[in-house]
Amino acid sequence: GWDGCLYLRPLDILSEVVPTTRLAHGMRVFQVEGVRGFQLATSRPRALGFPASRLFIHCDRFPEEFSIIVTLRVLSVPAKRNEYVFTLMAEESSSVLVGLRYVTLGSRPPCTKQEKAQFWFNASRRGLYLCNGSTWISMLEAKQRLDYVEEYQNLETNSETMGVEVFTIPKVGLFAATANRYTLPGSAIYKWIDGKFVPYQNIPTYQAQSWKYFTIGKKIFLAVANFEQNERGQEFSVIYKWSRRKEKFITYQRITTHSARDWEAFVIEGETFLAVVNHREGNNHNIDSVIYRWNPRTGLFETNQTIPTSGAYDWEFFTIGPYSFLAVANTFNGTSTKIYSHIYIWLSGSFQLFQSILTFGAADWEVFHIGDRVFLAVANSHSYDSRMPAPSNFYAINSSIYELNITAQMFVKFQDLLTYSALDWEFFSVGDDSFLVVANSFDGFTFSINSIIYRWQGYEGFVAAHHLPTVGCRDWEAFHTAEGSYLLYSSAKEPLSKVLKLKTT
Ligand SMILES: [Ca+2]
Ligand SMILES: [Ca+2]
Ligand SMILES: [Ca+2]
Repeated sequence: GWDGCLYLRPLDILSEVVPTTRLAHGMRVFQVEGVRGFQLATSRPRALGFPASRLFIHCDRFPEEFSIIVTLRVLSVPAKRNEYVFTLMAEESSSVLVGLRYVTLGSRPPCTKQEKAQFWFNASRRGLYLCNGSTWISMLEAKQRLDYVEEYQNLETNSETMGVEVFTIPKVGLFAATANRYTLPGSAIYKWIDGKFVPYQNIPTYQAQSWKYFTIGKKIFLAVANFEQNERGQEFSVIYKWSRRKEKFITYQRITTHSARDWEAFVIEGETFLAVVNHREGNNHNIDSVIYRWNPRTGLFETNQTIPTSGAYDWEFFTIGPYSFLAVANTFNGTSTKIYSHIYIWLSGSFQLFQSILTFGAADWEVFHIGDRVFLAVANSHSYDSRMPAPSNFYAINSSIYELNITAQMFVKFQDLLTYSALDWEFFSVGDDSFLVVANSFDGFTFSINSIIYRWQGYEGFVAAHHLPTVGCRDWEAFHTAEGSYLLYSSAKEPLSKVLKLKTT
């Protein structure tokens, strides 16, 4: 009958397996702190089944939308990976049509065609996931709140580390690339295995400053910014390509650079671009930085546009609606760090100046969105001007957050935050909350200072929430796995980076 399908009522599935007279084999009444429940033995799981036709009396169609409410007491004994709380099986067959799987801890179970339409309850994140045949789709995830930050992994690095880049290679895994100081053993790539970063590949680099991961179609690339010349006096940065066969990154293209600090990769109108910041050539800081365009015919990056920069440190690409922007952080023009950093807008085939903002040894731009608001944060590293009397402290200065004013079509100052030779901002969110973490590197006396997580508090702006002891903090990266959210920070002063875990409630 079809009419009965319009009036589906809640069903007590458990009562179907509990006869009124006596309990079935493998089942007993259990009482904990005044709450009574059934304990089911796993030795004879099928014994507690019943025909689904007993549920679908007035309607023989399986509903398109349904919910299953399970009240489960978690025992300390970990459940087996292939254990289900509840399954709907095809008749006279062992194939699972709908399954509710219970996982206590550990990594996310596989999701292939075999697990399709099965649920997975992740107890540690209080999340329910549905397998669509290839990936787990979040069904209901409890909104998380950042409670505190915990030291999670001490990552001993090859040498002092400048930038770090965390990225995921589809079907391979999560990786982190560190830009290390010394040429040998080089800069390292780590793979996330069993909840830890473990060494995966070393690549010789020349005072590497940063890594950038990007893809073009199915091709996977990783570009390094080399700050120094090689042994033969040649100066270049390198784009590496992921070899699926070797499962390693291999050299793909060398590009002549001048004390390169940073790469940025982006796509405009279907074309891939790669921009390098050239910091200085010899003692001259006023040189061109270069934007390269991917030529699909040759499979190489070719110069597309040069932009004059002054001791440039960072490129940041972002889009607002249909418009593409590229911001450069200028550090030093040879006499002063109090100089303009520029934001460019893509108009008719090239980047043109959009807005200039006075910065103080700017080392990083970070763009982020909160709701429909767009912000741009600058990390100011030091305030120095050879023509002016020295300030009491070159490093304890404000870094600023700007907000896009749609009407004025420009970024306007939103908030100043006192920082200590700030080198990086990283934006991240936990549940509905937004955060910014700053890399404070030096206060004029010591490199051992606190870096700070600021929490977005609306009208109050960003408010300091967590103080994290760091040493020569250079770069922050936020990343997420099925087990939770993490921050990775690199130290430019000691061969030790750290993974911190965001503990949530
Ligand atoms: Ca950048
Ligand atoms: Ca940043
Ligand atoms: Ca960063």
